[in-house]
Amino acid sequence: MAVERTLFIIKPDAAGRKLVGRILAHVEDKGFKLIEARYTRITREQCNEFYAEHLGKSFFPELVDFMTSGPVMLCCLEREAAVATLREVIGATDPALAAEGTIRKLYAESKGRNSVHASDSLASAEREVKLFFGVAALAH
Ligand code: 3AN
Repeated sequence: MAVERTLFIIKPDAAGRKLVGRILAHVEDKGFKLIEARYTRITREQCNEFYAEHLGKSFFPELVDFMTSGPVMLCCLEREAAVATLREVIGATDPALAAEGTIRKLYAESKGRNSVHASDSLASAEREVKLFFGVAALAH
């Protein structure tokens, strides 16, 4: 298995409930190594670019309002098969459908306020890590 890097975000709902430390410990316990991280607010412009594939969907305005409503923890994480493994660790988009023990099952409030993001493919991971941390964060 190849060592990969992926983008992980602890979203405003989880940050607002002081779950940052617990969620970071959860991913570290699953074997992920923190390469870079930044606790910050993202702009509407960054959010539009980040979620470009969802532009025009009914939930898009709500998604941008939510993601810019408070601080987020942006993380570049590394592990073998990081992209697929982190998707398993976070669970399904809708917490009602997320498997037991996943981050969304444990902490998410709803499909919109679902606590965390993880890149859904290697191509997305490269685009998303580059967007928030620059191309240098992709170099092993
Ligand atoms: P995931 O984050 O599991 O990859 P996507 O890419 O389908 O899910 O959706 C991106 C984000 O958009 C989700 N994390 C969630 O916050 C929001 N979202 C997706 N579908 C809905 C929906 N039906 N209603 C509200 N928000 C949604």
